[in-house]
Formats: sequence, structure tokens, C-alpha cells
Amino acid sequence: MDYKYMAEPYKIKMVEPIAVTTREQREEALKKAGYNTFLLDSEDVYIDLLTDSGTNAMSDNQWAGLMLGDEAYAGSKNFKHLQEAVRELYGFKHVVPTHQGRGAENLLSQIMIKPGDYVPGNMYFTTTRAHQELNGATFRDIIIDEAHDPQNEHPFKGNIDLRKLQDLIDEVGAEKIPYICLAVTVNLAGGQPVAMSNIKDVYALAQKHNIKVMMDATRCVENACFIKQREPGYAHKTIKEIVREMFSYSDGCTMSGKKDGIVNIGGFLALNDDDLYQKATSLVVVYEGMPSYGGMTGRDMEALARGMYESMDYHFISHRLDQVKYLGDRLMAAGIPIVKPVGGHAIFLDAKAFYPQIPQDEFPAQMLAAQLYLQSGVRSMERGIISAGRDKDGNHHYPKLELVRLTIPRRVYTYSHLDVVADSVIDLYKEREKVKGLRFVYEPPVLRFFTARFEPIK
Ligand code: PM9
Repeated sequence: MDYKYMAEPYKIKMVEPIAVTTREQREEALKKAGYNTFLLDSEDVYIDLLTDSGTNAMSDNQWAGLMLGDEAYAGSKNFKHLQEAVRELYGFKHVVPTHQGRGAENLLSQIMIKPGDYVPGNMYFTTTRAHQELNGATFRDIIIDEAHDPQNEHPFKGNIDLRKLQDLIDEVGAEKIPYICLAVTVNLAGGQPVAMSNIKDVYALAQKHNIKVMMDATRCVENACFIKQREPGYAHKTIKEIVREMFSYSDGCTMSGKKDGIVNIGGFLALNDDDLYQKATSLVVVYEGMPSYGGMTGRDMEALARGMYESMDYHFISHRLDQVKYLGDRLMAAGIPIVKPVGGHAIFLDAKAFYPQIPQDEFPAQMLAAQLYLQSGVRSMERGIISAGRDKDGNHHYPKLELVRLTIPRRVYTYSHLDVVADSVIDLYKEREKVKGLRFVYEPPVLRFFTARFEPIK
């Protein structure tokens, strides 16, 4: 049977109560958190759309796997299961477990980047770029221009612009580009996918110049589902087949298992090259642990291996995309400015269009996230100027996109929760003209969005 939005392909067998708070309680909580939703206590949050990272509900099969943890210091059997999952589902030869995605980014950046190098990518991600820069590289955004326009409905807004890639190769020389960082999907563009044809073309161009392609595999299953739904020739392929094909046009990946691995912690670096793997194993013992557990316990590796298999189920992933689409459709029907087309893990509110009266350096997205919390206890996340940070001279990066992300955890909320979120955003939009911006009270030097504090501009 065909439904407009697929119902949850699971039954609920355990529940966790959530806090229903008053406006006064939320005002106090927000002040205490310095107007930063990252600093709110979870106990003060009603519907938590801060992130889909590590906030997933595991299945009964994954919880059963936790009981089978082999916590040997070396050679855990759960590592073998993880290795089998990575080999079978993603097709890479080697896997190095890490405590989460950024642990893998740290290893990859250290083994591949030399000071003075350039790392091109399809838009940046905060932790990914931070590791590249800490190792002396300059990041270059080579995503297609359409990705920077929230209203552009390109079906594969995560695509790399091959012209921009070629121009960078001509400008700095291929030997200064250790790898291309290709994210599937692109988080900060709005969870936008990359077409298989583009992945293939990028790999062909990279190979011609002897440059490696390293995928950010964090939301690769969402990307595969969009390929199935939107790209000619893929409708009849399974998610598993599409994922395998995507990775066949790359040399390795970093993975945050906390997203499409459907677990609460964990990640890995996967590689085909034996020498690079050797280098990664000698570093992982310094930063994470033995190469057969990295930063993970045996039971967590088991849950991740099982989650990776579950993520290949079309019903799981198409329901996930439908939940995101449902929220997007409700907001668009009410005329709320959001990034289009709707992406894989979240709805992104366009804060510049929501609060045009607030200049970007008075943080419209940060303020919108704060207002949404005050209104209904819904927690969201700024993805704009605060997340973009400062350049080497200390000036703000001014990203074109000034967004608030409403991120949907996997298998956690129902369509009714999403109705509450939609109603709350719609109410806020009606009162948008009165709202003013914020200023910093405390600004940390790196990844400032996590711990910065603000106060309202009177
Ligand atoms: N993403 C997110 O909420 C959590 C940290 S930032 C608030 O979207 C990509 C595309 C990510 C990502 C994390 C990481 C890092 C790498 N690539 O959080 O270290 O979206 O597991 O992964 C977050 P870890």
C-alpha cells in the first residue's frame, strides 16, 4: 500500500518520560544556559532536536548485542563483527575503530596532511575542518553554488563543482592536495545528497591527478536513499547495493556511527591502502586504544555492527526521510522560510529570512533557537555564523547560510511530536518582527558554538 508518509516501522516497547515545563521555568533555564541551546540541561527539554548524533533509539537486536560484548583488551570478537560489517556493507579493506567520528578525522588528518596542503570539500563540517586546519591545511569549499542558496531546489545540492576542483588543482598543484573530503550527505548545506554520477566523476578526476577521495560517511545511508528516490537508474537497486557502489568510488572514509550507524557512541576510519592503515594503527594506540577497539568497548562495537546492517533496510531509511519531509511540508504550507529541498536528517530554518531585522553578527539563528526553546521547550541548534567561527585574522566567517537546525533523532519521536514542533515554529513566525539579536558574553577560541554564552541586545 502507498502512504503519503510511512508510519513508524517499529513498535515501542520501552519509554522514557520527557519534561513538560512552564514558560517561567524555560526562561530561567535559558538564562542559565547563556542563550546557548547546547548548554541547556536535557531535563529542561521537551522535544530534543539539537542533533541526531548519538540520540538514536537502538533496536532490541542491538541491545541484545550489548550483552555479547567481548571486553578482551585485544582481539575482541566484536571487532571482527564490525570489520565484517564494514567490509560487506561499505567495501573497505581495513577498519580502525574510534570513540566517535572526530577521532577518525583526527587520525586521517594526521596521517595524510602536511602543513601548507589544501583539502577541498563539499562545504565544511565544523569538527572535520578543525582537524584539517590543526594539521596545517587550508580548507577550500568546492560545493556547487546552488548549495549556498536556501531556495534552490537542485535535487543533489551536495554535489561537487568539478570546475572548482580543477581550478584548485591548477592553482596549487595536485601534490598539495592529499585528499578530497567528500561528505555524503552534506550536513551544513541542509542534509543535501550527492548524486552517484557526481561521486563517480569526482573520483575519476581525482584518480587522473593521483589524489585520494576520502568520504565522510556519517549519513551515507540517507544519501543512498535519496539516490534511489531521485537518480535515474537506481529505483530498483537496494540501499545496500547503492551504498557499496558509492564507496567503490573512494579510497576510505571517516564515520560517525552516532548517525547512520544507529548507536549512541562510536565511529571508525576505514581505508583500502595498507601503508595508510599501518600509519593509522600506530597513531590510534596513542589517541584511542588498541587497533582492535580504538575508543570503543566490545559491546559498543557489536551494537554498531548490528546497527549498520539495520540501516540498510529500506523501510527504516524511507520512514526516516518521510518524518523529515512531514515536518518540512507542514512548515512550507505555513510559509515558513526553510532550506529546500528538504534534506535527510533535519529541517533547516532560514534565520536570515525569519528575522531580516537582525544583522548576521547579532546572531539571528542563535536567537531563533533560543526563542523556539522559550516558546515550547523544543531544542534546536544554530548552524550559521557562530558555527562558522573566525578566520586566521580573527574576523567572523560570514556563511551565506544562517540556519537553525531541527534535527530528527532516529526512531525516537513520532509524527505527533513533529506537529508540536511545527505549531511552535508557526506561532513564532507570527511574532517575528519584535525580536532583536544577541551579543557574546563569553567566546571560546575553537568550536565556539559548543560553549559560548550570550545575552539579548536590549
Ligand atoms: N555531527 C551533528 O550534530 C555532532 C557534533 S557537532 C554538533 O550534526 C559530520 C558530517 C557530522 C559530524 C557530527 C561529524 C563528527 C563528522 N561529520 O560527532 O565526532 O555531522 O561523532 O562526528 C554532529 P562525531
